[in-house]
Parts: sequence; C-alpha cells; structure tokens
Amino acid sequence: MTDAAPTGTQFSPRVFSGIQPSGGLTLGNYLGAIRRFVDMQNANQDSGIETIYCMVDQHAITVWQNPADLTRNTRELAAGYIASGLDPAKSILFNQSQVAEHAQLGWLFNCVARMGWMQRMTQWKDKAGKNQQNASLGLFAYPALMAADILVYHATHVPVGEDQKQHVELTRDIAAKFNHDFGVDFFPMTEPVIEGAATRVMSLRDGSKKMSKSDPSDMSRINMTDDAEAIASKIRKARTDPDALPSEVDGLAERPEARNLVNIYAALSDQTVDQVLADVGGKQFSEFKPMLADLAVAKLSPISGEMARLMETPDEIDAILRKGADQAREIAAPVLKKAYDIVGMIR
Ligand code: AQP
Repeated sequence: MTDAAPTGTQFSPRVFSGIQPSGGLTLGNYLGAIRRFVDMQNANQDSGIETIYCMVDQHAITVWQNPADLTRNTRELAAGYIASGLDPAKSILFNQSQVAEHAQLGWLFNCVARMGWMQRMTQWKDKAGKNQQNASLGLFAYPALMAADILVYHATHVPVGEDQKQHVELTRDIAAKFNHDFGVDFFPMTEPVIEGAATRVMSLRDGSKKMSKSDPSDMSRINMTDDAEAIASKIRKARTDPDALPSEVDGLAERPEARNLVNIYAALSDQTVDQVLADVGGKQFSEFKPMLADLAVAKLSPISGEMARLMETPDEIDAILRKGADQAREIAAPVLKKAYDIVGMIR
C-alpha cells in the first residue's frame, strides 16, 4: 500500500468501504466491490491493517426505502458480505446508522464542502435527473456523508467500483479543505482502489448503463440471490450483437454488450480479457452465453446458498453487526472528538 498522508503526517494504512442496502446485491456490487473487500481483508491479515466494511443504510434512505425492505436488505447485504468471504473475526462489519459518529462528522463536512462541488457530482445528476427540486437534501449531501464514513476512521484506502471514483476524489477535496482551513494535518488523502476486469459491470439490457440494484428491469442485472435458472435465463436473453466474438481486445471497441459479457467472464474466471478472447475468439454468442452461464452459476451458487442459510438466523446477523458497531465506534469516537476540538467545539 502507498503512503496516503498529505504532507508530513504518517497515517497508518486502514481500509474502509461500504455498500447501500438499497436493494438486493448485484453481480456488479460483487465483482466491483465485495471481491476486492475480501482480497484486501486476506492480503492485510498478517500486517495488522484493519479492514472496515459497512452497510451504508443512511445513504440508502436518500431515496425512498420501504422500512421492512431496508431491514431485510441490510441483513441480506451482511449475509452477502459473510458468504463472499468477509469474516467478522478479521474485518469489522456493521451498519452505518449504529455508529452515530458518521453523521456527526458528516455535519462538519456539510459545512466544509461547497455547493458547487456537490452540483458537479455525476451520481447526483444521474439520480436526481431532471427533477432536482424534488430530490432529497440527503441525496445532494450524500458525498459529504461518504467522506465522513471514510475519514472518521482515517481510512487511507477505499476499494470501490469505477462509479465511486469521483466521490473518493471529493473526499480528498474535503479532507484538504478541512486541513487547510484549520491549519492542521489531521485527515489523510484517501486513495481509491479500483482494480480487476470488472470495475464497471454494465446492464445486461443496455451496455451503456451500469448494472444497478435499483434498475426497474430485473433482467438488467444478476442478483446474488438468483437461482441457476434465473442466471442462465438472464444471460441467454442478454442483449448482444450478431457478430462472433473477436480474438483480440481491439475487436470489442464499439461493442459494449459483448465487452461487458467478456469482462464478466474474465472476472469470474480470474483471467485477463486477453486470455479469455484467446480462448473464445471466433465463437458465436449462442456458444459463449452457455459457457458464461455455467461459470456464473458455479461461482455464485455457493454464495447464494450460504446467504440463504445465514438469513435463516437474522438474530445472529444482528449480533455480528452490533459487535462490529462497537469495534467501529472505538476507532471513530476519538477521531470525531479531535475534529470537534479542532473546530473549537466545547466537549
Ligand atoms: N455495476 C457495477 N460495476 C462495478 N461496481 C459496482 N458497484 C455498484 N455497481 C457496480 C460498486 O459497488 C459498491 C457499492 O455501491 P452502492 O450500493 O453503494 O452504490 P451504487 O454504486 O449506486 O450501486 P447500485 O447497485 O447502482 O445501487 P443503487 O441502484 O441503489 O444506486 C461501490 O463500490 C460501487 O462502485
């Protein structure tokens, strides 16, 4: 890991990331984020670097969530984390609303971040769409809370998919402005960690849109809870073009749907896109899609099976999250206290 300190201060490496329980987990969340979370947990075990992974329920409610669905989705997300290989004995796992320090530091950052910065956020523009006047204030302020999620742990590294890069850059801007305004070297310059063949998994129905939990079309995504039949059917019906697969990467230019399916195959089989194309170049989609479906079922079924098993004992999931929240608070509380001191608030 690189040293992420802004100037003279040494910040110990620490990893933080989160996912919104705003729907069921998708293959995009898994390949773009969770697999990286697990890699970083396992790679950093021996070095004592903490890995902290959150279910960001306060972000989820920036758009309407049915309360019962939010509860279920939060537990299911926790089950997805654990079933994918996150181990509560190795990583801190909790839901955001149990650690009030996130929202408390988030308020300080609302007063540091500038309106113009927030207005430039692509996700705000995409999610608020043409109806910005009717979007929640929380949706607009979301990136400042995300900065607080990260910086309340002085996290130096954040594994995310490509779509979150801009928010991590904004986190650095907020940290730099706080440090500059108060003449301190208190918050680190956090690095996004964006790696792998599938940092941006696209919709199965439209290769120009990212695969998303909140896409109205269930056929656009593979859910981590889909059974083998659903996975095979979604891949079979995935939009493609009529040409055979190329043997080289250049042949995927201007073919977003083909590129997406090849990227997914590469990520699931732990190969590079070049290696996959060397193997499948020249094949028609009628041959490639069943190969991809078999691979996806083989990789995802054990995870969905384990998620279902864990969901049978929701109390155990809740207990894991409560314990994780206690551990998280131990790190976050002194950082918040120091931030309040810097700002001049009496404690
Ligand atoms: N399609 C994707 N490809 C690669 N990575 C992805 N991520 C999400 N979709 C893809 C990564 O998953 C992490 C958690 O994302 P999130 O749930 O906090 O928010 P999101 O990016 O807005 O994800 P969704 O699925 O699109 O949720 P909704 O529909 O509620 O907005 C992040 O690291 C993200 O990059």
